[in-house]
Amino acid sequence: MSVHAAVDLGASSGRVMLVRVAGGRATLAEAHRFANRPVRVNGTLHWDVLALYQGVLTGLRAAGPVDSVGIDSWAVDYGLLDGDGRLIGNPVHYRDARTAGIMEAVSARIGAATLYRIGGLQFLPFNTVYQLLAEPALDRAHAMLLIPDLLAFWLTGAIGAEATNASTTGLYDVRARAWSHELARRLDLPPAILPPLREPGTPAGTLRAEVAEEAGLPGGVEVTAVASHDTASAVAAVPATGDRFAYISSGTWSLVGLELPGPVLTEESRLANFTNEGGLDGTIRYLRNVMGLWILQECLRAWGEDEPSRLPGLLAAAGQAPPFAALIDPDDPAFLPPGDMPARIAAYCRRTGQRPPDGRAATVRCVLESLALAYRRTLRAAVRLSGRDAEVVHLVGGGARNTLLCQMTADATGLPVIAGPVEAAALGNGLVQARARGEIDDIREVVRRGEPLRTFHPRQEAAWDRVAARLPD
Ligand code: LFR
Repeated sequence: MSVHAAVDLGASSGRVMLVRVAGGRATLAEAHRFANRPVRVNGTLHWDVLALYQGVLTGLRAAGPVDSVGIDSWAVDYGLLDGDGRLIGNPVHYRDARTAGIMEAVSARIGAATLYRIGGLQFLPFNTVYQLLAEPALDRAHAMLLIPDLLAFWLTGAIGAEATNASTTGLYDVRARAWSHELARRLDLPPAILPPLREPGTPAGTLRAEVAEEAGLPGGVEVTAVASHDTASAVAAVPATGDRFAYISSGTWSLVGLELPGPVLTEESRLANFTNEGGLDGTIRYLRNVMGLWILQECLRAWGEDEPSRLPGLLAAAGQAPPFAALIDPDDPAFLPPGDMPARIAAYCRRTGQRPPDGRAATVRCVLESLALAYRRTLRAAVRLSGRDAEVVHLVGGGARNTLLCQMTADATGLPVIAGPVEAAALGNGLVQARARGEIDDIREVVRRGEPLRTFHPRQEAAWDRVAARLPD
């Protein structure tokens, strides 16, 4: 039997989960959950990284004795350390506007095809490389640490860059599975700030004595490098058998794609803007970022309905609203920054000659149907571009709770949808730790054995086919 603390940081909350493993089964319990509230200061949107660190310490204290600790979070964002290991400035939120225009400038300078050949990364304006180019303090920086690596540094004093998250930076060579120092040099970024890479499942250090004391733990507890990109941890915990499956990691973002043995770096793949991010055990997460439940979350915030208890009522009403009354492209850049999402949805509809959704239930329906249609487009493109077929869709993460979205996904994709686990990232995090200690062999088998899953079968496929045929590919 072993017990692991899985620190899982999401865009709106962080949690420390206890993952207990015994007899090839895992159970999950929440030790501590805390808000993650971005702060706008002087016009720049920041993460409150010290509050996150405090949340981690409080969570470890609440967790009690553990065999190891692992940390995962969203990707791309980082802190810079000076020569004395001090944080330079406060990490900036990827939804901040500071990178406006940089991606286009870099593509013009280096060539989008060259960038894709090296990194295989989806072109998103917030990729780390573009943020670094907007960074005022780079000349003082000795190390660039992605958020989980920064927290691990504060816990252990050891510096490193976990590989799955490094693969989201745009400075990582996806075939060589190493930093691309050459690309950094060509962009006048100092290669020395890129720390040594570490693979998931290897040690990231041990808790410093004073940290252990603060967290109420014995000194010397290991921090294990897990698949520290939350999406990589979530995909590791997809309860699939075989390789003919697709996944949707559905939370603030929806990450829609396939697990492959190697990257797809073709011109078609670049033009379709698919990413080749690193997964556990050298796999490739071939996927696209779809804007996800963020749009719904921002609607709820605008309406003052962001209490979790309000959602079931709204979803029930959305289930009764007329189908396909209005549709948006969730990936429209207008939906990326925080703001008045209902107004942006209405503006999008007017711009595209549609009548804006009439009221909250209709708006929710519009968002969910549009997401399900985006899932369909993305999955079909992933299959076409990779040559790998999918017979089933695993929908994991918070979206797996949303019955309406799960059913719409089955209807839109024409494939059975297996929903769960909801806490896939935390589970993948904890189970990588358990595997590193020799407690288990096959992570997915452990998830299949332990987690309640729901299956949704496609219905009304013809109606969805008709709507999809009207939309661009
Ligand atoms: C999901 C996620 C996505 C990444 C986005 C921004 O939480 O990690 O994979 O593209 O957040 O970092």
